[in-house]
Amino acid sequence: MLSSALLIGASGCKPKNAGDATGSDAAAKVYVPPGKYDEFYNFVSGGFSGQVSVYGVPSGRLLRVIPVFSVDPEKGWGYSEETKPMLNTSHGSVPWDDQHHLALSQTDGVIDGRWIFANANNTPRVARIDLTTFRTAEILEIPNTAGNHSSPFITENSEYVITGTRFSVPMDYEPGDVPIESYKKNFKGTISFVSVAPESGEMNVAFQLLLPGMNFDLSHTGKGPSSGWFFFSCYNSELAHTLLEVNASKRDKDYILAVNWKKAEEYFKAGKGTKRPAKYAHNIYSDETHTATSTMNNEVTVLDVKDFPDIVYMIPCPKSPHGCDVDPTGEYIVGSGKLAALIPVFSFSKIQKAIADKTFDGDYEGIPVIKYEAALHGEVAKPGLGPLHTEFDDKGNAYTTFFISSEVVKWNVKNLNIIDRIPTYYSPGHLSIPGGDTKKPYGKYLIAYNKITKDRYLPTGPELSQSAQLIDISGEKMKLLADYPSIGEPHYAQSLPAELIKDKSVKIFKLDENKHPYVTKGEKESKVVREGNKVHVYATMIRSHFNPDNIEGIKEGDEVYFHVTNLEQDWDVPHGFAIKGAINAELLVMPGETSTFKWIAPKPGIYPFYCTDFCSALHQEMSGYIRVSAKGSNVPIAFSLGKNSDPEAAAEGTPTP
Ligand code: K7E
Ligand code: CUA
Repeated sequence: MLSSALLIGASGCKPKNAGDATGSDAAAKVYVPPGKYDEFYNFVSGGFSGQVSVYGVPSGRLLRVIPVFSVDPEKGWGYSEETKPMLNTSHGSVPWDDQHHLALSQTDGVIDGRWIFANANNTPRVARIDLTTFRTAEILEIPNTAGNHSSPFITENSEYVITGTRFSVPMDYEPGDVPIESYKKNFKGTISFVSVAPESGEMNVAFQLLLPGMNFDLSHTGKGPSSGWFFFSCYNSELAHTLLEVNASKRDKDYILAVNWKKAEEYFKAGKGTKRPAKYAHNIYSDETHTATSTMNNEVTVLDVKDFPDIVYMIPCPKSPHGCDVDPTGEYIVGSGKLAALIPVFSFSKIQKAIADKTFDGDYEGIPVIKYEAALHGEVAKPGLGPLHTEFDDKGNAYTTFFISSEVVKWNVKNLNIIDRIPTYYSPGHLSIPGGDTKKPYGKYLIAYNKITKDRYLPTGPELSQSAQLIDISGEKMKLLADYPSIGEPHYAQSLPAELIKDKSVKIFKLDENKHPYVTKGEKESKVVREGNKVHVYATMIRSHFNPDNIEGIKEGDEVYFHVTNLEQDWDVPHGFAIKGAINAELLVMPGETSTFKWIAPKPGIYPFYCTDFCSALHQEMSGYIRVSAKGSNVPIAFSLGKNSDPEAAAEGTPTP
């Protein structure tokens, strides 16, 4: 039980120095004066919040929370009829997930600013967020997977987003009702290659590799000399199915799996894979119709690595590796064993030589195991306790987080000497350097994502916010600049220079290009149409009224669809829509966009509705009334704006027939 004692000991192992000796120099480095922009966009995973947040760096200012896998009542995500299909899965609508890793799209190994990909760890999915709209454009479910943790990691030209299963499970096309004790026989691991269309970015599961039932943890693409390869950390090579904290920590070494994905792709393209039945949802949001569609796929191509012996190789890696990171040159692969007292660094050229010379140490479940020494470039000795993740700067240095000893350690990738260490507060998971896992790191800042913040912020009850710590890495010594709280549980983050995308941001959706089937392009076109017990309200919003704002003739039990179009063509003028008592969230409708609010008309009465976003001086006036009558009533459908505005006439009201 030594291992778990070590792991829980995390917060007990506090760095000595209080970490507040930052000084005015640090303040100046993070100060972004009012009206000025940050240097980097920093995209941060939300963990159990299921969303992605966007911060400015170096200020640490929160710029936006992007709804991805979890419903978001603030933005109507998952509540409007148009966005509901985005959360569809083979299990039905899933309103939440656990979002760990992010991958910015790349061209030639460099961040290109088109999309950012996000994984869902619980119900296996990958999302693509469009960086012109900062919205989730697509969500693809991954079949034959459980716990999509080793995901999404991207190839150098965004050919594939790669995902690996955390839990090995029986394949979807085989019987699942098997004894858990039959793990070794029936449980399998998979790695999936999700293709990304070059122009549209549309994702598809191209093929999957079928592997022994290990747990895949993290991965990274090869680059430069290691182009065409992918590296995964694996734990539980013991193939345990119970008390993993003990049973999956027995062996001295687990593995890094080296995958020749170009070879695998060749086999796939030559039609060598087996088509297997599967069921997985593919959800796409259209900026033209402002509507998502969900399609259920029913087949996936699987390549069993047993039949293709030259695709995968195992490299022994000490003690339950977590991070698996490739340096900017593509020659060095760093494995971080959670329980290891050293950091092994592998050399790609040595791995290639070992494969050519067959310097193997037997096999693991049929996969050749390369001799540890034959693959090893060297070990970083006594680096700290509990290494988790490593990223790189532009000067040949690596930075590793240590969960147990609460620090970031800087070391030289070539000579493996430790250069500097800095305490973090406390127990960092990932760290992130802008471009730090690509060919081109912007080696100026490092952000550590800390799991525990005891005593760092004002107490807020039993749960404390997790924390980001900004560290200056421009000099030889690291320097702590700032702490700021984060949303959910950030695992990983990626950043890009603001210059790359800031001028491409969409400001409005063009109204004349709106292809929503229920769009209302001008106030004159507003109408209310009854079709049996369904009522469609074609409504518009513009500062500061709805058209119509008086609606009558709705009957209890009617299915009412409010299709509201925001007629504004001006940046930053959304309008909201909410109805008293509605069991729905508000809608927040962007300029030029149409959204639909579904409402089952409740008991007879008057129901006010209003705009929720303070859009003008007369925002409070932006409101209306809906009259609901009894089921058998003969009140006709009526709708208006500004009718009977004369108070005296209005007092009489429209007579009820
Ligand atoms: Cu938290 Cu990448 Cu899911 Cu490490 S992972 S910390
Ligand atoms: Cu529209 Cu407030």
